[in-house]
Amino acid sequence: MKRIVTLQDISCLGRCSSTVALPVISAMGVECAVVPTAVLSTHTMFSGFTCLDLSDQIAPIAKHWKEQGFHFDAIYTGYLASPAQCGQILDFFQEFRDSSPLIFVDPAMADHGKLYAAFGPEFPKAMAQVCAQADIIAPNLTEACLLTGTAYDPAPCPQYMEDLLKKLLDLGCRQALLTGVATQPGQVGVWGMDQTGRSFSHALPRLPQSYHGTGDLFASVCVGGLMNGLSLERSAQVAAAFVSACISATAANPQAGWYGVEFEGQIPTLLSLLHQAKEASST
Ligand code: PXL
Repeated sequence: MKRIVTLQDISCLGRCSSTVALPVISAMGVECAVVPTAVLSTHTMFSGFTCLDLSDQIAPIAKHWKEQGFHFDAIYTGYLASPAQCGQILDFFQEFRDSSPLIFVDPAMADHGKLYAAFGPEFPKAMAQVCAQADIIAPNLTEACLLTGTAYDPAPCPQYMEDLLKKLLDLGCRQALLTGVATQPGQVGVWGMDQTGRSFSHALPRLPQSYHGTGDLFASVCVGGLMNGLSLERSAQVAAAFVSACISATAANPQAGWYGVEFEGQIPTLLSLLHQAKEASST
């Protein structure tokens, strides 16, 4: 069985980061080890959240794992708590990069044109250094702009997105996947590009609702898809279809909380999407 490690926070309640990555990646048949980088009572969209930074645990965990001879098929990072913690993540990459064929970075730090409340203006620069070491990065439009120093355009034209993808690749990663974008009105999707300039895009109808944590869900499914032998393009298609199903299911439930999507009931859908994608790849 493939084994990955994800490094991101635990928001005890909130359906994001590790509490999304663990169930989703496990359901996709991949062992998911965790390095919790911080423990928060909720994600940072609640007021009054508590936060214990666990940066000082990253190096000792890595040291113990090295002594035990563990290796990972992928390293997947999400929300990181501070610029200093980004530095510790780079050290972790250094320790495990030889034995980890894939580094996937979701630079979870911003949305809708704004940095998350917990970050200062210096944070995107530190996250750009993490992205520089990645094989694949998956920022949304806001994050891509902050990483590359580009003015945010909420309704980007294709040329703007192509330029943005090139700037993301200039950071040093092998492939960049821009999420939450589309070239057609009424759609939303992804646009990916690699260092050779080869690109793909995939879009679905844009749903009127928007929920927290969908980026984490998207990234987790992409990592799970890649570990199941799918290409990045097919993994992104599965992830987009699954996120869309989760948003629809949440919107259909008047009792649903505002803070995250009800992905749990859609796990069977995820598995059938994965199965179909694997069948399609093998023909
Ligand atoms: O969904 C990204 C995320 C992860 N972790 C924490 C967050 C957020 C977004 O706000 O606050 C703690």
